[in-house]
Amino acid sequence: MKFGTLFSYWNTEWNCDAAGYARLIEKVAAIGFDLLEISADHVHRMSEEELVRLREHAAAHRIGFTINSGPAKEFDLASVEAATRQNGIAYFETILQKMVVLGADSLAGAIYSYWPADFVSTDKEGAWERSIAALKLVAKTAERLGITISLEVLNRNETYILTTSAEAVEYCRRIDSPSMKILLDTYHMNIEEDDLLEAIRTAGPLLGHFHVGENNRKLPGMNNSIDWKRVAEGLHEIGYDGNVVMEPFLLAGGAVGHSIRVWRDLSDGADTAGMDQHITRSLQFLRAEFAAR
Ligand SMILES: [Mn+2]
Repeated sequence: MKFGTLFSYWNTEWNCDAAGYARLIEKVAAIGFDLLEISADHVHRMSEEELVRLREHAAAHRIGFTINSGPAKEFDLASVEAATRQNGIAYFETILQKMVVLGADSLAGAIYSYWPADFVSTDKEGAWERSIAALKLVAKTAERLGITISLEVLNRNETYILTTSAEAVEYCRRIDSPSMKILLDTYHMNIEEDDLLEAIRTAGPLLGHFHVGENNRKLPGMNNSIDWKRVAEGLHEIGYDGNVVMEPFLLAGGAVGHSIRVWRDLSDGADTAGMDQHITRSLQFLRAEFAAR
């Protein structure tokens, strides 16, 4: 398994430019990570030169990239508007092509619609039909470029489309592409699934990416609200050797705090050095918990 973190851990704004990512590559390498998960929207906006420079900088620090997407509503592949779906398909095709330049082969997130859902429409059957047809097209490009797309199973407050592992398996079966997999996230699973091990077992070989966080999105090991031993057992049982990426959100405020609904400090008042200590300890915890036995 390879271990990573989402880029936004140290900040309360989503914005991050190429220079910001270059500094984060150095930081996560020094902490001992294998991966940095970065924003698909930022990849979409970066120039070819910036992507090549980041690729070289990451390689020099032995850091790989995974790409995280919570698409804006204008790119909604489940939209009733054909023009919006078309816009979304073009958006993801550009991201996939830019990922090749960046040297990244894993795109993950709520690619099937937009995030977070505003629940203005909750026509689940229609959303499945429209987004599956759109994703069949995106999957062809992903197959050609050797990229895996992992569809994120979220909780009921963030989507109505995919909220359990079993639903995601059926959804993937209907897309029927070797490039299309599932992203499970312990934070969402903890809300929706009856049993974490059973949910991982259900995804089985379709598990393409794995997000980890405690019940309130604290770092793994910070409160052990998640049964990490049972999660590790599930991952070992299905022979998972893919990416394990933390999505920790400890800081209130800013656009990140608002999107994630962090209304109080969860960092114990940590400064930057304290935040580094928290995540270093969590990485050690995860490597130990998920080690082969
Ligand atoms: Mn997640």
